[in-house]
Amino acid sequence: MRSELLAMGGFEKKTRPRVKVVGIGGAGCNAIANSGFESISICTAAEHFKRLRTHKRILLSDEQILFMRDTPPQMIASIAYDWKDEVIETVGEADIMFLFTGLGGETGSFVTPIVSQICKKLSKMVVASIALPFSVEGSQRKKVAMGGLSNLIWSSDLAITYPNDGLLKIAPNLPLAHAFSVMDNIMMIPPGDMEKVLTVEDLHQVRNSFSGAKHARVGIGMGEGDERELKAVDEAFSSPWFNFDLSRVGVAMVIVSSSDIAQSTVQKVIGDVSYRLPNAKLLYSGCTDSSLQDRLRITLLVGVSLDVF
Ligand SMILES: Nc1nc2c(ncn2[C@@H]2O[C@H](COP(=O)(O)OP(=O)(O)OP(=O)(O)O)[C@@H](O)[C@H]2O)c(=O)[nH]1
Ligand SMILES: [Mg+2]
Repeated sequence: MRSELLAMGGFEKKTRPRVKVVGIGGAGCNAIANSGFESISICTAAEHFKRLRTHKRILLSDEQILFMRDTPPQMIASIAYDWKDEVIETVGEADIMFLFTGLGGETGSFVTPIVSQICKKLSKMVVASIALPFSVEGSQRKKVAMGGLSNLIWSSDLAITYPNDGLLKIAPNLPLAHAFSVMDNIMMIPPGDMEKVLTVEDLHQVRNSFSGAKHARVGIGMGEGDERELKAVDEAFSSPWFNFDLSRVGVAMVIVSSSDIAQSTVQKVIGDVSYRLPNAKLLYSGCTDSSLQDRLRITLLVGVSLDVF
């Protein structure tokens, strides 16, 4: 079967979406520390803020965390609550709101779904970018993470998960702090690419296309020299987070970046990607990025519902 193809953005200058990033909890605040986006951090420990050059911040008390643990995100719309007003005022409006978090601890797991639900009213699309705990952190942490994830899938437009176990493949020999910063850089690629290639008009299409899965995984690939398109696609498909049956993928988005992007380059990439994802509707776009010099980068987002794991 041939994949359905859908071009996003186009090469003409149209209205690019305004993106904001929100970091929640320890992992989330680490991830946005050097993002370059307009950013907001939400934490329980004031020391997290010291490393952050973020514009705005919200410090939570233990009581507020407990309140959020006991409040399903489905209820937050009907609750009048000081903290909700603080989030609305501090976060403000944007076209795409990217929420960065690590699940398994209290802050990320309990606060992110509530913030996500509030952000839906402040933006056109809410994407959660989620680090999941290492397996060795144990079953209790996993259980808390899975509870948070299910609430977050409900309350966001798209939840992208990055299980930390993937770091054992990407950065096996690095000290943990370095490995985390490698992952932070990877997690920051989708918001950067989406800001560059999508238009505000595309957001409705992206939201609708991913509304069946509501959960996605990411693969990034770089290619250089002969057949750089195919090398980049190959590397993207070797993502440690594609540990499921790809024939079940029903939707994907691919963004191709290089210093001199041509239609033929994009066509070569989407030909290869659609061959490998025969049942997927494929959203695609290309953009120029002079910092890549002779290299070509592929950002591949595949929609996958949690029941395939
Ligand atoms: N990728 C990545 N994962 C992290 C980082 N820090 C923590 N984690 C992971 O995220 C999970 C949640 O940890 P934190 O973000 O520190 O927890 P928290 O949300 O601040 O929760 P509490 O401290 O319990 O209130 C952990 O189990 C780790 O697996 C980080 O900097 N990067
Ligand atoms: Mg913490």
